[in-house]
Amino acid sequence: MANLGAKGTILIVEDDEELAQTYQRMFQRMGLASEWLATSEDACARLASGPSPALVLTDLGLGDGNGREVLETARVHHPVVQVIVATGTARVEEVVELVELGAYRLLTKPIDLEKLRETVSLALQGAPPPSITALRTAANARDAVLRHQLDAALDQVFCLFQPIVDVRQRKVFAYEALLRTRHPSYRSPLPLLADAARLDRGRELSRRIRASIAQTATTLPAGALLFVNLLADDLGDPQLLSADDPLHPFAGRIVLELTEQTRLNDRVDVKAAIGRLRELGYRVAIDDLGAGYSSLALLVELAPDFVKLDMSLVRGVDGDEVRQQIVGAMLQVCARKRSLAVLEGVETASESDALQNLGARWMQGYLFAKPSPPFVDPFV
Ligand code: G
Ligand code: MN
Repeated sequence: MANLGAKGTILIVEDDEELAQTYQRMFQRMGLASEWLATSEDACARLASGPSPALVLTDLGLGDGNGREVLETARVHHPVVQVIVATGTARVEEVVELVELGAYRLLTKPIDLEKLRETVSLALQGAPPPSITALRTAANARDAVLRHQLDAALDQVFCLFQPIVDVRQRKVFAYEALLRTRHPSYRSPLPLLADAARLDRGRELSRRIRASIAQTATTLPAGALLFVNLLADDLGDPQLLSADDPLHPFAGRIVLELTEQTRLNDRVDVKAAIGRLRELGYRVAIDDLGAGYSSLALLVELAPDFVKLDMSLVRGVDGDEVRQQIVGAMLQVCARKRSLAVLEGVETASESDALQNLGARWMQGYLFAKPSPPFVDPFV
């Protein structure tokens, strides 16, 4: 038989000390080193930062948590390390989930040591998992982890709202809804958007966002508009283009923000889709103009109701002649196209003054308010 001991340490995760010792004695007789951890918290920390073990043997019902977390953590940090799960009783759904997450084999308690020894040798020799469904690759298992995480994150999607102000009248003109999730794995919305796109659930995410915004829109202060960012393939979503969308009852007060990405990722006819949205009562804005992913072509083709000039043009505009010239020229184009221009990311009074001198009237940025729960008015 191959020298299994050369492969490293077996990680035992088991809250029953007596059973853990039984395992350790068995591994010793097999010539294998082992390491015992009694809680899923310790095991996850060890897996996240320690060297790759040869194999993981984990209990499913651990005192402080679930062996599934151990499996998930192993999959993320050591995709090729096999994990054997010892279960007391497991529901069918749990078993399916564990296999989907890439468990090598599930063994039921009380553990038959002979069967465990055989399973461990096979796993260490690189034999394929005994169950057919478990023949999925480590990559699939990682996607399964991601799917679970994304499911949870989608359930916890919400929006913060940042005011867009009219600096001349010193009042709130509109709010932009900005995506957030309460899920701890996604502190920023960008990885959430990326994962949703990768797992082909971008449309579902968008629909959840719109449903969440619609709930809040009922309390939108009188006279204020609501700016909503569209994601990559939203223009291809028939629900958005129909009166069935949860946003539709508020269409007359909603401005949909588009970037060049919204267009590039789509095989839909953008002009036709925008035409349809306008028929439904929505207005449209071009977002992040000047940022590199929003092009002047959109401005020319769509004659948007609003143009949002990217914060890269705003940052330091007070001390930068080139930025002043670009912003000044853009404001003129917008005025001629009858698009209202919003300056994004205004952080200092000096930036705001410089922009006002150039003729800017609508602004958004930390100077006025950060994205906050609905609906903060910085002027009261
Ligand atoms: O791409 P879009 O313009 O929709 O993104 C707006 C983003 O900019 C939000 O994530 C928001 O939190 C952020 N933001 C809003 N105001 C400011 C600001 O004044 N400064 C900076 N650095 N970021 C801002
Ligand atoms: Mn935006």
